[in-house]
Amino acid sequence: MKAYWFDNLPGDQREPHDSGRPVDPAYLSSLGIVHYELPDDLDAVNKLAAEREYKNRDQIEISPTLLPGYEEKVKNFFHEHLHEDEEIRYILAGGGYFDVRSKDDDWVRIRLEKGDLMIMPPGIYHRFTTDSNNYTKALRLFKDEPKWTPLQRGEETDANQFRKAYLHSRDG
Ligand code: KMT
Ligand code: NI
Repeated sequence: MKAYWFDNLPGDQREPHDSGRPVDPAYLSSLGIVHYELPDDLDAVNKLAAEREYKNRDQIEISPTLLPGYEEKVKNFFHEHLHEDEEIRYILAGGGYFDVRSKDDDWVRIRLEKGDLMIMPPGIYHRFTTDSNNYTKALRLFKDEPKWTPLQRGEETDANQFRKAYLHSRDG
């Protein structure tokens, strides 16, 4: 895992867009982001899932050949949104980028690779993209039913109770 400020320059979303300014782990945790580097076998993942009561999971393989409608889906993953649940992702192979909004509403880019497990809190604005290798294999974990309805950012999500609760816990 590596986190840095997104450069906001034009160009393909799958390029690194690294401004050269790192973001430290303490700042990520102040945004409510939890990250673990877990070994190759799934034992550690299963243990964490049991502790945090993630009862369901599925696996997604994102690549031009394996995911029908790849280009369109990758564009959709990159639309800024929030969820009313945690978003929990464990990277099994390949890599990708999650961008999350900072306290000042800038983008922090988080590069994830094999073995990275990241938990984003409900209500955080974020987006995802594959990298220029166009390959991400990930485990998606869920507390209950697989439910990952993205709510696109707008006036309605700004007023969403999960958004408000998130800001309250982030900013006190
Ligand atoms: C999301 O919510 O954008 C995704 O689940 C992307 C695929 S998981 C690496
Ligand atoms: Ni999401």
